[in-house]
Amino acid sequence: MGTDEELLGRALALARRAWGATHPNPMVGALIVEDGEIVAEGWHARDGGPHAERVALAALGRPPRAGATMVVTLEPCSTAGRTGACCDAILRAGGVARVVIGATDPNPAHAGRGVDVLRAAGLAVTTGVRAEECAELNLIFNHWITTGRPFIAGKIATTRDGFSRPPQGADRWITGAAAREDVHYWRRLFPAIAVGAGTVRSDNPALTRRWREADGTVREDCGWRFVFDATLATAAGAEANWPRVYADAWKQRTIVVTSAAADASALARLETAGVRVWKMETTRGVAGWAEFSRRCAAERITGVYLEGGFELLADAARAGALDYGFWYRSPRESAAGWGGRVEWMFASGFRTERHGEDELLRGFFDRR
Ligand code: AOF
Ligand code: ZN
Repeated sequence: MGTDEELLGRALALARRAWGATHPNPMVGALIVEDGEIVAEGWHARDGGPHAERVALAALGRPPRAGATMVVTLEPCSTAGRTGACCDAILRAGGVARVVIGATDPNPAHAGRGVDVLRAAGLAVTTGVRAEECAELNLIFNHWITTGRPFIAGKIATTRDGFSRPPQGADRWITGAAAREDVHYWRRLFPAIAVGAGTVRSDNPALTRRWREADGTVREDCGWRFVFDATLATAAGAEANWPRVYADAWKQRTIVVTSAAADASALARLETAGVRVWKMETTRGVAGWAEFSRRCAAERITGVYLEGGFELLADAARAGALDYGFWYRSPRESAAGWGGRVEWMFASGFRTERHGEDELLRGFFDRR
């Protein structure tokens, strides 16, 4: 039962079950409809695993009935990657007479070809259903597969008039609980989170992802954690006083991005402790960000969420290193003593969302 739009809505919900878990692959959801009824569902759960269409076909456990419809958020792949072409799987299963597709696969190896293959085989293909939502689902994949570079996003929370740094001694939270929960939702999407040395020293953040499942259980896990620290000041002291990202159960997930000015003894001690260090020609300015981007690409880290502080974000913005921005604006006004003024200009087509009292502006930056 349901229109193509409604069915795609269900497929999107299935795809999102693997939120943040499929990198470098996209999230994809699929379902099979017979006589107006959903008879099987599937989603792509992790990189290297079976694609959504195959999961749905396997869940059905028998050939689809003649005249069946396959609904999928992303154009089925047309040539075999590691897992075999989904177009072949659909055609070989038989029965499917119609395919409803959300977004075109931006992967140059597929883009548009899947549609051609299915049509050439005589199937009716409807494209572009909820295409914008289906494409938006894979912001990171879309960027990575077309540029070969990580998708670098910055996040900042400010007062209504754009100030991000409260005066000394003031409450450090600018935005409310709903906005903070949204930050965790986006943290979960990205393979990596990055912060500057100042944030590590002042906040001693965990930089893990914490979320509540539909059944109420609270979960926590950890992706890559980058600390940008040109001198390794964050590791200069005794290990007993190190910030938790160098000492907790996930310390192997921390990578410190440093420069030629790194303190040699701190570097050696970090590596001994199992914390990775990327010593770069510079951590700052255009050259540094390009090198950072290359190293991420070499390790297939396809997206980085820059959480702060203001200095790190300002530096990335100046270098033109930010692809995308998340700007949370609280309704409160700044007063004397506030600093870190942000004036982000998004490319057209940015979004505005409400999270409790706060507003989120998010979108792409114009690339020079
Ligand atoms: C689909 N359905 O569920 C996914 C697709 O190495 P492989 O075999 O996993 O192929 C990866 C490529 O397949 C990926 O770059 C993207 O173009 C497409 N992903 N396609 O039809 C899916 N995950
Ligand atoms: Zn596929």
